[in-house]
Amino acid sequence: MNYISQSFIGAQIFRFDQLESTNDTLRDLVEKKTAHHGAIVTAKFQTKGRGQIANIWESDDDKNLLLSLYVTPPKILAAEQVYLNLFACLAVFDFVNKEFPDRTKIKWPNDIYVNDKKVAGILIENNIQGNSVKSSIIGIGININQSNFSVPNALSFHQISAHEYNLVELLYKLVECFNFRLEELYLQLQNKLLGDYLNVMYRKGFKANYRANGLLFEGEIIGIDNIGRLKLLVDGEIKLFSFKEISYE
Ligand code: BT5
Repeated sequence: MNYISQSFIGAQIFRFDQLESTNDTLRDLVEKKTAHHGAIVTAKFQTKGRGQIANIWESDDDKNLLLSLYVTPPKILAAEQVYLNLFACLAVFDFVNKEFPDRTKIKWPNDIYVNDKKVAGILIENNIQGNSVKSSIIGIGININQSNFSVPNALSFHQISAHEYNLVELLYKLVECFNFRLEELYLQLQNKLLGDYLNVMYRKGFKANYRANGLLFEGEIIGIDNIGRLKLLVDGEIKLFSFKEISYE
């Protein structure tokens, strides 16, 4: 028998009208020992919503899902932290794909695309101690009811379907998707997570244009390696790229 006791994501939900960034507020609550594994911080508006490095996350007030969740996964080595990325991407993918089946993809490393545009972004901040991941704060922005963006590549559920969505209902559906994938993470179904990710990877298996070191070239995505680098076939040779080393053209 394989019994795993775990507390579920969503056991604590802290709601805010406004804050700087849900990732930062969640970190404060964790430091104060108020938030525990599975806690969620969600907000209607962020004054300093962010993406990777210095990127800004755009979101009008009370239009979209903006949240962070705190997980303390067992037995994840620092060298295997890519699985947290796969876990988070697949949970958000499952959620978006239920609404828009067959046209939802994961754009490496952690964007969710529908119809070639970005519907959701994920910002993962791991706390690594020694050689293992002690905890992770996973920030998620999903465009839901917003009808105009200043970012040209952004797309919302509303822009796709013309529906107005109930954000509270959607939050609970997203939490269900996270709990489903959390079980796979806890059971260490790493090949399953990797296989599912590869199956839905944006632009995988066909030739397209990319840019690296200022050079434009044609390549074909064939997967990711065991630390999450993008694997591209370029002129018959496999090349590996880290985030920020390559852009999609
Ligand atoms: C991401 O970064 O895509 C991660 C975004 C995570 C946002 C959530 S919201 C809740 C939590 N709290 C935070 O403070 N952050 C997280 P990155 O891959 O760096 O992409 C950022 C880029 O996406 C920006 O530079 C813009 O080009 C574009 N962008 C900004 N807002 C967008 C939006 N609403 N939809 C689509 N693209 C957007």
